[in-house]
Amino acid sequence: MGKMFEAAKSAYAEMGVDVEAAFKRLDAIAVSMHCWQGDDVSGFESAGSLDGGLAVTGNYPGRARTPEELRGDIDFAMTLIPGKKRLNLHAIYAESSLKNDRDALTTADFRNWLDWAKERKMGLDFNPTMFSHPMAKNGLTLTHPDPAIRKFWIDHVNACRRIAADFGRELGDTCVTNIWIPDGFKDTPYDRLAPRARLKESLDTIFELKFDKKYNLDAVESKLFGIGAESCTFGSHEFYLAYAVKNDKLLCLDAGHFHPTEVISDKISSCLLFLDDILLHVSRGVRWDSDHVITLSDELNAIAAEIIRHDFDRRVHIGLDYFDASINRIAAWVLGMRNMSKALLQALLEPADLLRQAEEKFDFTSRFAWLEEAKTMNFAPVWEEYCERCGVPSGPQWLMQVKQYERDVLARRD
Ligand code: RNT
Ligand code: ZN
Repeated sequence: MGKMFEAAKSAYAEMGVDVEAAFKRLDAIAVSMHCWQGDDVSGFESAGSLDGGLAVTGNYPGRARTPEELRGDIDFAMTLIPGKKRLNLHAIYAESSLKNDRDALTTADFRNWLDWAKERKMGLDFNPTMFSHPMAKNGLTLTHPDPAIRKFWIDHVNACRRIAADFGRELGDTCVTNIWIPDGFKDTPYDRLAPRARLKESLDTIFELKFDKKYNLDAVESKLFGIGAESCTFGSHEFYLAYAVKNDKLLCLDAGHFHPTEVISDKISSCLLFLDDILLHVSRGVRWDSDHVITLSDELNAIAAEIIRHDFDRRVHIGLDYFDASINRIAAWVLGMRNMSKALLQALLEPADLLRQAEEKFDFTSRFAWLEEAKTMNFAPVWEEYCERCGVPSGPQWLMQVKQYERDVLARRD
């Protein structure tokens, strides 16, 4: 242990903060890394192009094109990220030769992923893919007026939930399955009620199939608008908040899915008074739901603080959700994951007792002062120590390794 770390540790101790306890708690908080940053949400169906209002911009060379390349890139990225990690998969990453359509996917289609995760003792999360498919006709899935189309997507979601429960069972680690649909209207609809009634009915049908919560938890993800669904998105916040509360589901809060001045950090405490668990899609919208790589921003710190201050470590499932093809995709993963981890560590190093006492005494001057003092505490040596204990590069050396991998591996792909 370096002198710098020891000095920082004592400085934190003076503020009543136990750095070792913070490390221990951080070790147990998993962050689910989204596989889709690695290949621009392409997947392995090699069918159509990305739709559903999602857009990946940039054409940085070296995109993973095969399951082997993607797993290789993930393996490499994970050597540069401290802390406990999970992997978040999407149904389009099925890779078996069975060529099952999405409504007939089985665990066999994900056997390689499952074995890979098992070897690494890593938990998996899952997502039905309700876009980039001919059956998402008129951009509609679970809300489509045609019952045959709704049935296809109901079957798809349940195929995914069966696979997810197998993930959970085989890995001994609960899988969170997140349902997001792009359904909505570009222009002002006449009837906003009927599509929402169909969504409710589709979800009710889906959830007639039950799984042990030990193996699979279901989440529903709301959105304010999407490209091509600007005027009305059926799976809105009110819709899914109410649905989740009434039906004991997880609500997924995506940081990019609200009005630009609205923040998900302020929603966590309210949701968790009425729901057992929630899922986060930590993302960064720039002017719109642009899914930029997350930076160590005020909002990221606020999200982490809400989890830590109220001991929501196990009730908030943290997943990242962004896709940027304008920079090295592995760097994008590493930057986002390290930022999430930094935000959690900073939250764990807050002078919690001082802040709580100040607030209890209505001493808002001290509360303000401690919050500001905390920002310039000697964080870097503590972060570096944590990275070293996790066996990952502590400083910008990770970037040199990414550049090396780019030369050795990515550059050979195009
Ligand atoms: C889309 C949602 C959704 C997707 C992923 C790929 O706006 O955020 O979570 O980003 O399923
Ligand atoms: Zn999302």
